[in-house]
Amino acid sequence: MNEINIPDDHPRADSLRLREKIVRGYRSGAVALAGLIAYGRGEAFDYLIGERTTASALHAIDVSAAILLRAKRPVISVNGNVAALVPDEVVQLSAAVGAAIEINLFYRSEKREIAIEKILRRAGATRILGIGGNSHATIPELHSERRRVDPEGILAADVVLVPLEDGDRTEALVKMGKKVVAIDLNPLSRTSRLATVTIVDNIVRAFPRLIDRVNKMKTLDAKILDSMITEYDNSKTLGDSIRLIESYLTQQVDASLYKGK
Ligand code: PTJ
Repeated sequence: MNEINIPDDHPRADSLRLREKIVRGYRSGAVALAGLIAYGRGEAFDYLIGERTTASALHAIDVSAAILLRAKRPVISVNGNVAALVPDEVVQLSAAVGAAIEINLFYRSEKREIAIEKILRRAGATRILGIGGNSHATIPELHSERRRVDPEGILAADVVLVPLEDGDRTEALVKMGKKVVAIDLNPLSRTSRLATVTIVDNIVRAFPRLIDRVNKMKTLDAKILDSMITEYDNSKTLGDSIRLIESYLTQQVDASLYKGK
């Protein structure tokens, strides 16, 4: 099936392997065609942050871990790209914080639901919400297919983790009084600006770190977790992310490669 061999010594081997994962996800029916475009946009922003987890993202990850640990009914929302890139991590995080896993798609089709369910089950998920007729509740004021949610999952959740998302649903969920934790490489996106906490990082780096922080912070006093949450200012963190892009780009211009040109 057109699998390509990526040599280990290729300077962009890791990046090419991730691309292959998304392409394979598309071929398996899990990833939407538009998911490939969304992934490309993410790659571009990843370049701008230096393809690393920045200090401001690390802070947002800690606050997200606190929110997830303090949640009563957390839900991880899974779309095609998330299933293709981090299925094992979705299952691990779900176990670590007792979160439900719900499939929620912009380009919803039964075929895609089945393909994503298969990937998640292979990764060890035993209970998956949002499949078939189960998504019969709706998010008010939302007109896309994303409005269809599981009454046992996103509808009843107090915290929703939305890795890689489009902004409308985040806005609607926040209006419903839910806390939204977003992971989005684009600090300028509507999702980033409207979420309670935005982790500006690639989901392939953010998920393992989030799982690690949740496991380490589990023993912290609830009061400490609560003060981390109340002291957090998402607009400040996003501003920091944008300034980090600015200083990273300045460093690149100052590097010898571009000097005098
Ligand atoms: O599977 P579906 O049907 O629910 O559709 C999913 C897509 C991704 C197609 C849909 O949600 C969509 O069109 O999303 P957008 O509006 O393109 O937004 C995707 C956002 O995720 C953009 O801001 C990208 O920069 C960002 N992004 C892309 N890849 C990654 C990412 N953020 C973190 N990690 C990534 N790997």
